[in-house]
Amino acid sequence: MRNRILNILKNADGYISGEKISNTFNISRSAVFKHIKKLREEGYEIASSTNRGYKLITSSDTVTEEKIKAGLTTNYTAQNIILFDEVDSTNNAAKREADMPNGTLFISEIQTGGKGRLGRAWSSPRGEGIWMSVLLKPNMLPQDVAQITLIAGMAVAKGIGCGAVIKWPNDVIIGTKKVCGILTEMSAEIERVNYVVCGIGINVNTPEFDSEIADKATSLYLETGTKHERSPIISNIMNEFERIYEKFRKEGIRGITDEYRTLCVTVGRDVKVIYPDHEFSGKAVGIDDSGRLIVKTADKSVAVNSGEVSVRGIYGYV
Ligand code: BT5
Repeated sequence: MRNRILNILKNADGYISGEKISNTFNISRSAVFKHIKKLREEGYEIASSTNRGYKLITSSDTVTEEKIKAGLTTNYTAQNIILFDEVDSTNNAAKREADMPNGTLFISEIQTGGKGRLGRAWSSPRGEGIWMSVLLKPNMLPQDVAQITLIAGMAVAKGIGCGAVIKWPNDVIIGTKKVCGILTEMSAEIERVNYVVCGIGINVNTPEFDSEIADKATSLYLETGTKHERSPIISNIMNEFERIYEKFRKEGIRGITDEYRTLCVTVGRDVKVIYPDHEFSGKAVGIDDSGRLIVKTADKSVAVNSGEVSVRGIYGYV
């Protein structure tokens, strides 16, 4: 009901009377007032005037469980949602609460210790992006867990649209800049995965970036010139994630590689593969059945695991 009242306010040309809202939805005036109060608590600025009724001043983009669930078509992904105002890292939060059900989604408005791979920092300012982690309990071998990163990348590229594509393995880019990074972590024994945490960071309404990352980072706002509401984007991504993940569970990596290849721009490019202690150049020619990048050098073909490498285009970041 709250969303329907919000919509009527969004579409109203100026003030709309409490009586009109109560008649439209067949609820009492005091019920209307309670919903308005709740919307204000969520951050929407709503003016009220005794004679004229209510008017939405600004449309807030607070992420709420209700708004996310309104767009979900999943069976288990994000069916349980833990929302934080502030947290160190949603990946850490998910690890602390790893006994929560499969598919639990952890989201925060701001991360004070957002992290990338290999201990790198992930900039996660308040309200400007989607900082979230999905907890999964897959029945798979530890060496296959990297494939979940590929699935998450596909889900984000599809879910945000805006021409987003994947730079293997874990960056979602628009044009030549990174709009999303993915960090997959796990707790496992040699033959068994206890749980996987798939962390997804998306720059949504970021107006500008710190100078260290400004040349390679972008946001949906910077790309499209308009602000985006985050909750429906989260729902879209979760829907895509479950669709692709289920296909992967039934058919294995072969079930999703065709779709992955259509979204991945790394294949076909000259790349530099950077390990912590050495690097080499070659041409990325494909993704193998384990999700590894196949790079051809003058004399050999190397299958590159996502774990500890960076891949940069020889003619730029992509
Ligand atoms: C990643 O690492 O791209 C993985 C980022 C995962 C972030 C999510 S947010 C929710 C969850 N909770 C967490 O704590 N993490 C996950 P990597 O490939 O190592 O890239 C990190 C590098 O990207 C940094 O060293 C910067 O150069 C750059 N960077 C940092 N913040 C960025 C941002 N907001 N947008 C684009 N690039 C950024």
